[in-house]
Order: sequence, then C-alpha cells, then structure tokens
Amino acid sequence: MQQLTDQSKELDFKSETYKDAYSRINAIVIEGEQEAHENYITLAQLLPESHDELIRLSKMESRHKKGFEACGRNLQVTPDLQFAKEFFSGLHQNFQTAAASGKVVTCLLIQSLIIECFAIAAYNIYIPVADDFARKITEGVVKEEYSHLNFGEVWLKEHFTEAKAELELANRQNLPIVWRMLNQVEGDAHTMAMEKDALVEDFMIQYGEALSNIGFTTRDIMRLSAYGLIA
Ligand code: Y39
Ligand code: FE
Ligand code: FE
Repeated sequence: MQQLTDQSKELDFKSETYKDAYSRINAIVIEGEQEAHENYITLAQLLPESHDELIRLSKMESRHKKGFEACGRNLQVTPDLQFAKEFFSGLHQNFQTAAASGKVVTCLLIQSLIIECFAIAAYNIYIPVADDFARKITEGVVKEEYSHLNFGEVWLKEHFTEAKAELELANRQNLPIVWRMLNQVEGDAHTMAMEKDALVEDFMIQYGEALSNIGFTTRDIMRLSAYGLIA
C-alpha cells in the first residue's frame, strides 16, 4: 500500500486544473533539459580538456528530456513548449552571448550553478507530490543533476582567483532573472502542491552551498544572494 502525504491526498492528477498547470511546468522541464543538453555541447567546445566529460553530461540531459516527455504523455498532457521557450529566453540569451565571446565562467555560472540549482530545488520539491510514474523518473534525474552541479563547482573552484570578478558580474546579471522566472510559475507550482517559499529556500541553500564550495566567503555569499531580491 502506497503512503500518501497530506498534500498528495488532495491532488487529482487527472483533473483539468492539474493538467493545465502541468502543461506549462512539464514544458519548462522538457525545454530546460533540451537547452541543458545544448549548453553542455557548447561547453564541451569551450573546454577541450573536459570535452568527453561534458558530452557525457549533455547525453544525460537528453535522457532527462525523454523521461519528462514520458511523464507528460502518462498524464495525457500536451506540453506548452512555446511558453517554455519564452520562460527560458532570458537565461538562454545570456548564455548564447557569453558563449559567443568565449566567456566560459559566465556559461558555467548560468548552466552548472544557476540552472542546475533551480532544477535540483524544483525536483526535490516535486518528488513528494508527484504522481507515481513521474516520481520514479524524477528521483533518477535529480541524482544526476547533483553531478552536473559538481562539475561546475570543481572547475570554478580550480579557477577561482581568475574567475571571481566574472562570477560576481554574471551572478548580478542572471540571479534576478531566476527570481522573475519563479514568480511567473508560482501559481502553476502551487496548483501542483509546490510552494514558492520552499522552492526559494531549496534554491538558496543549493546555490549558497555551491558558492561556498567554489571559494566565496559567507560575506560574499550574502552579498551575491541579495541581487536575487531586486528582480
Ligand atoms: O540541468 C538541468 O537538467 C536543468 C535544465 C533543467 C531545467 C529544470 C528547470 C526546472 C524549473 C521548474 C520550475 C518549477 C517551479
Ligand atoms: Fe537534467
Ligand atoms: Fe543538469
């Protein structure tokens, strides 16, 4: 007999209300995994010494995408991919611009820190309130997202002194975008029993820990995190 949390008892995965919210959140995750796949291919070109490792990560991202497409089909939901493309356009644009000028530090901050922490927070909060099919898929995916975050942490830690100023600027330019993204999906996330407060808390814990592992002091982390608030 399956154990149900208080929250998941109230969820009707087949209701039109749930499926409507799912059409956007599922699309965001599918589009996010697709862009992550492309971003790691770009990073593989920018970092020839880590080429094979990054191609391996890019392949994981396309498997994640397939998994989440199956979650949508399982609930008979058509993902709103147009909405999702627009949702990611700010971070997408900033990643493309940075890649075009060889700014690998900015690319790593956007994909391997910000987007991975966003994914880890969202997946951790989703798992306890997901349908059985999606929960199993998401549990497998989130484990791999930690390894993607770890790649960024290790590389940036090794290059911390030279990377510090670029990281600060990239944080300032991209963290407010994440806050706006969260505000945009607050209502749909709520419909799926994922509370914004919990998403923000989990994101800040992951992101703060990552900055600490890279070499930032607590004081730096407070300052860097504060830029999220000006969204
Ligand atoms: O590295 C990855 O696999 C990340 C691209 C995937 C994106 C996940 C984005 C999740 C945001 C969901 C927002 C729900 C409230
Ligand atoms: Fe992924
Ligand atoms: Fe990832």
